Amino acid sequence: MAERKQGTMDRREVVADLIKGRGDALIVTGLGSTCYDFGTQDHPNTYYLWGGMGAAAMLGLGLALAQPSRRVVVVTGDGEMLMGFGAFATIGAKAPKNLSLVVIDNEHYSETGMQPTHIGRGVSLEGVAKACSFPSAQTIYSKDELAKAVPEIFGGKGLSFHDIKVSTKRYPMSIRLRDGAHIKNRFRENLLGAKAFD
Ligand SMILES: Cc1ncc(C[n+]2csc(CCOP(=O)(O)OP(=O)(O)O)c2C)c(N)n1
Ligand SMILES: [Mg+2]
Repeated sequence: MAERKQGTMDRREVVADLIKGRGDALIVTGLGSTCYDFGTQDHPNTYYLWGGMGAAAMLGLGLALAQPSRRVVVVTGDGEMLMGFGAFATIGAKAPKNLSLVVIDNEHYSETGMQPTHIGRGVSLEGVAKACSFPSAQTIYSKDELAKAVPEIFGGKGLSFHDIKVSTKRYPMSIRLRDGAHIKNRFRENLLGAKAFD
């Protein structure tokens, strides 16, 4: 097995770089920490999944298929992706060119008390993505690698997967938007205009 490196990047700094590069991409966040990370700079093109563990990537797939002219970027946690493993296979099989899947990988379930996930025991999400036919799959450990990845994530022309290794630093679990119906309606109206309510 290849030597394993620890994640050292700060998740909020990583997400700040993702937010800088977001352009007009539609972003789906996973539950828990990624939801709070993106909540630091709220945007109507962000769909916060809140508590639906395992669903972020599939929501992103549906959005990417429904909106083929828009870049859709899912940003979620390693625990969330481990719960929704089948999503890798379905996305790999459908291979939408406008979808990017990004994991903020602290190798732990942060929100519930920082229990270690399977990732620290030799499970590679990059390996899973490659085995599921993702044409591009990469693990990122440094700011330099991240700077190169951001244009592919938001401006790439194909399906991609990026596993971004971060430290286990925890941040306050807060976000101003808590009402799921409001989050959904705001996102749809921003995307579809008046048609959102037809
Ligand atoms: C079905 C389900 N099981 C358990 C939970 C409780 N839960 C909320 S957040 C979380 C951990 C998420 O871990 P990860 O996706 O790695 O996110 P991060 O470490 O970035 O917080 C868990 C287990 C839940 N919300 N839904
Ligand atoms: Mg995690």
